[in-house]
Parts: sequence; C-alpha cells; structure tokens
Amino acid sequence: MPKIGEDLTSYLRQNMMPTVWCPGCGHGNIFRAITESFRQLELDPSRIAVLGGIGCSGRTPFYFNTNAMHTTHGRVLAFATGLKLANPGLTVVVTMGDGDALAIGAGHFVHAARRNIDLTAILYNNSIYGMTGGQEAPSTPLAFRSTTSPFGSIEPAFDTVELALAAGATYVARTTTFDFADMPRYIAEAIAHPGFSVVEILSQCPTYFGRLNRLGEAPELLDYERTHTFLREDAPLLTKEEMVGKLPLGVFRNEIRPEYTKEYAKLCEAQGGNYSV
Ligand SMILES: Cc1ncc(C[n+]2csc(CCOP(=O)(O)OP(=O)(O)O)c2C)c(N)n1
Ligand code: SF4
Repeated sequence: MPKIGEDLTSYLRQNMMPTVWCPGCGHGNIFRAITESFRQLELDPSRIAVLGGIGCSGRTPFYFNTNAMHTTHGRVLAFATGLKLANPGLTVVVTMGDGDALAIGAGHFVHAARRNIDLTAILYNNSIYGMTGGQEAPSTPLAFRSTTSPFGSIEPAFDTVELALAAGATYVARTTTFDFADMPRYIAEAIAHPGFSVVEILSQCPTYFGRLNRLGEAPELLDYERTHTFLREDAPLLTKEEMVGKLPLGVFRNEIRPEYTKEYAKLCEAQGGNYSV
C-alpha cells in the first residue's frame, strides 16, 4: 500500500506538474498507483517505457521520468509491440482509455492478447470519452447518459475482462480507484508477469460521466464504485440478487503460455539470426 511521504520522485517528471487532469479525476489515482508499482518492483527508470494513446488517460506518459511515448488514438498497442520487439529488455507499460482500447483500438487489443506479447495494458475505464467532451464509449453502461446518448445508451457495454480472457491475455485483473490500496499490487503483478497483462481500473470522470448522469462529484463516484462491485472470491457468500448490476473484482487469470518475443527469438536462432531476448 502506498505510504504518505514515500519518495517516488526518481520516476516523476516534476517539471511537467501539475497534471492536466480535472480535480477529482481518477486518472491521477491510477498514475500514482503505477508509480508505486515501479517502486515496489525497484525498476530502473531507464529500463521502463510508458506509452499512451490520445485521451485524458493518454497523457500519463508526460509525467514519467522514464522512456515515454505519446502515440495516436487507438494505436498505442501497435507502437508498443514494435518497441518491445526492437528492445525486448524494456518493461513496456501501456496506458489506455476505454475508448482507446475498446473502440478504435479494439483490433490491436485482441491481437496483442492473442499473441501474448509481454506488455502491460492499464485500461483506465471511466465509461466515457473524456478528452473529447463526454461522448458514448463501448464501455458506457446500458441506460447511462453521455453527450451523444442524452436519453441513455441503448447499447450494452463491453465487459473488458471477458474480452481480454476470450482473446487470450495471460494476466487479467480488475479493480477500481476506490480500491486505491490494492491498485499497485495488481499493476506490479501484471508488470512482473511474462506475457500480455491487462489491468482494468474502473475510474471516475466527474466532469462528464458524473455530471451527465447526475451521480455527483468524485466522492460520490468513488462510493458508486464501492457499491457496484464485489470481490470475486466473495461470490460464494453472496446471493444472485446481491450480485445483480455489480462487477466482480480481482485476478481472473494468471497463467503462463509461450510469449511472443521469446518465440520470435527462438525462430530467429533456428534460422541463424542474432535476435535475442
Ligand atoms: C484517429 C482519431 N480518432 C478520433 C480522435 C479523437 N479522440 C481523441 S481522444 C478520444 C477519446 C478519448 O476517450 P478514451 O480513450 O476513453 O480516454 P479518456 O479521455 O476518457 O481518458 C477521441 C475520440 C483522435 N484523436 N484520433
Ligand atoms: S474530462 Fe474526465 S477523464 Fe478527462 S481529465 Fe477531466 S475528469 Fe478526467
């Protein structure tokens, strides 16, 4: 659990502070948790690369004193795949919005999972397109409002965990910004995992999602996360009625299968090439 006063400055680009995020935005909590996970793993900043797409979440790499890339909307996993193949020794962490990962970038998401390339995707799920003004995303829950669905969404939302599991990701976890103390542990486990890892973090966008759905400010949104989730290991203790409308949290898969850059290295070696991991 992060402690107040802990020195994380070696990972931070302090001259870029304060961050661009609105007061109460959950993206700041996730940024803090990623930093803490680097400290827990004692990673050398020069051996980390943090990549982002376009979106409020995509701003995360700006604030890290590591290698960093701000890429294009929906294409961050393609950039990350190239980077990891070119430099397999780097720890590559990919920060993605729910729009970035599940709409325009959905193809890259499922194929990175299928290949099991050793990248860590942190999916900031605030149920809406934040940066562009609160449009509906594939993660907007049924009947919830956005600027493009003012009468409530008539589309069911993607379940990120189910999608990542079906596509073949080998580490899959879900948590929330309310569960702030648990976030670094999941992220650290995902980074340490040798394969494609997904950590979905249910996050709050008070500026659009909270306001358009009259759910209140950050404290009320955090409470909403608390009351609409449960730990998957607690499922046997709950009735079906108690689980309706709630999402399970925890680790859904943590398994080893052949990783893409290692398989590529084996192939190159068999062909007499000199690619090594
Ligand atoms: C190819 C392309 N299409 C659309 C956009 C416009 N655009 C920028 S960010 C964004 C959505 C951001 O939502 P999300 O990925 O959920 O991230 P958030 O801002 O909520 O963190 C869109 C549609 C773009 N920059 N590039
Ligand atoms: S618009 Fe929403 S997601 Fe973007 S910084 Fe503001 S609160 Fe966060």
